[in-house]
This record gives sequence, C-alpha cells and structure tokens, in this order.
Amino acid sequence: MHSSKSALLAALASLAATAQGRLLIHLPLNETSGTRANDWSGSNLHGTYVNGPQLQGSNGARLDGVNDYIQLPNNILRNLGSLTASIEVNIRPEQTGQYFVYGLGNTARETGFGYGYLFATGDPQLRVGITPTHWDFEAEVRTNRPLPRNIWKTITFTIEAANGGRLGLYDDGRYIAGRTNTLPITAPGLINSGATVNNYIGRSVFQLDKYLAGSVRNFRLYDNVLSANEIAALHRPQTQPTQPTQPTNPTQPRPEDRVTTALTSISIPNSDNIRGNINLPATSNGLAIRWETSDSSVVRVNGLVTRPVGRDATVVLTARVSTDGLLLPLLG
Ligand SMILES: [Ca+2]
Repeated sequence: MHSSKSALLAALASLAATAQGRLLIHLPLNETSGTRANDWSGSNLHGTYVNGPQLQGSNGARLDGVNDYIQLPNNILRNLGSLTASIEVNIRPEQTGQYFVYGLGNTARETGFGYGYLFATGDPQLRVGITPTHWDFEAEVRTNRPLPRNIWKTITFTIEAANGGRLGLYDDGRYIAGRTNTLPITAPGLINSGATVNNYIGRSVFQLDKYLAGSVRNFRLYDNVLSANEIAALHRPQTQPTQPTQPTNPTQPRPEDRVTTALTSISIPNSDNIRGNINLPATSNGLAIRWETSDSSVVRVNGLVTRPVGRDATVVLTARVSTDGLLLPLLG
C-alpha cells in the first residue's frame, strides 16, 4: 500500500529585512535525545541539558522539579543595553515555593544568593525583574495572579535601559503590565560588567530555591525591544497534546486518508512573518515529511533561514508525505 501527495504549505510573505531586534539565541528545546540544546539563531550559543530532563520533541523539555535544568553559555548578557527574552512554559501543579522559570546572572559564592541577575517566575504572581546587585534592588513588573498550571504560556520580558528605562511583561503575546516599582533599571550588559556564569532555564540563581517543575520550549533572546506585533507573533496557538500512538478504533485508516491527515496537521508557527530559523517538522501523524523549498538561498529544507538584505522574500515550502514507510532524511 503506497500513497503519496504533496501540498503547497506556506507562502512566507514577509520575511522581514528590518527586524527591530537581532535574534541572539533561539533554543527550541525540541530535542529527543542527547545533552545539547541546539541554538537555531546561528550564534552557536547552545545550551546543555543537566541532570536528565525528559526530552519530548515538540512538547519541550520536561524538567523534574528536583534538579533538572538547562545551562546557558556564560556571558550571554554582555553588551546588551536592551533585550527581549521569551519562553514557552507549561508548569505543573506540584510546583511550590520560590523558583525561577529562568534566571540569567550570577550567584554569590559566599551566600548562595543571586547577585546581579534578571529572571521570570510564576509565583506568587507572574513576575519579571532585573537587579544589578541584591534582590531588594529588583526593578520589576508583576501581575496579580500566579502562572496557571497545566497549560502552555508564552512569557515575554522586555528591558529597555535607554531613554530613562522601561520594563514590559507580555502574557501569550499581550502586554499585561508595566512597572510596579520605581527602582532604577540596569542595562543587562552592566551586570557584573557582562560576566555571568549562572545562566539557567528551569533553575534559580538562588541556591536554596526550588527547581522548575514544568516543561519549557522556545527560549529566545533578542538584543533589543521587539515591537508589539513582533511579540504577539512569538506566541503560537496551543499545540494539541500528542496523539495516542494506537488508534482506539481498530479499523486502520486508508493510506490516502493518513497522508491527507498528516498534511493538514502540519503547521509552521508564524509562517507569515519569519524572522529566525523555522522549525520544520520531520514527521506528521506518524509519517515522514520531505520538504522542498522554492528558494534555498533564503529558506533551506532544514529550516535554516538566511534573511535577505534590504527586501522581503516569498518562499514556497512544499511538504511531501507518503506511506511507503521510508523515513527520508532532511537534506541540508
Ligand atoms: Ca533529574
């Protein structure tokens, strides 16, 4: 039984030549094995999975809440005057205590306390902040409620240190809060003159804090404050839970139906406004996908994007799915 079909999947209409911020790091956290969290930004700022988180592909990295975290490279805040940091997090009900979704900065050796850092946490309210020194100098933004459990949330934090300074907090791409205190805002790059070694996802810079009991994916760091539209585009619709591997109905679908279902299930986040590399899925509905591109100088079939200079570009990606059972390798 063999069926083959292809579909014109997406016309990438506005591959913007003029983004407001440069993407410094993008960790999809979609690995399924190994200890390297690959950076798709092109900066080669890969992270490291520590203490064995469960790597669940498009469902992200599941951190156990005991000691799992992702170590980011040293000094990633160096030279940053402003930034946008964004992450998707799905926190579990078992999370208690003080914890960070991510913390970038340093831990004081003598005390085990954070000293110079920025962070996001979900409790007792969703909150982000930055301090050049101790916690009581955190310039912060907070909401009035905790991060909800068992749902993917896109949390985006902006720091604009110039022009008097501004902080922003966005929930699923929507601006929800401005400053909630009046402490001075530090440029991220001024934290310990840019030398930071305790850069974590899923772990606090305070040694006694809890670890994150939740899943994370798509950590992004930009070197400037993105526009409201760009931040809205970082949020993607809820990904459906993974389909059960065994259908409850014993009747096997016809091959052509499986192919059609696989093709219609493919989606590319933000395909109308591509700014970084694209996460092109290798499979859909259990079938391998073979990608073709109309312009490999802009978008390669492995999802690597070379942004055209001074113009927008339209690239047609074609997904080809068949039931011949061969897992076709993605070509570079
Ligand atoms: Ca562990």
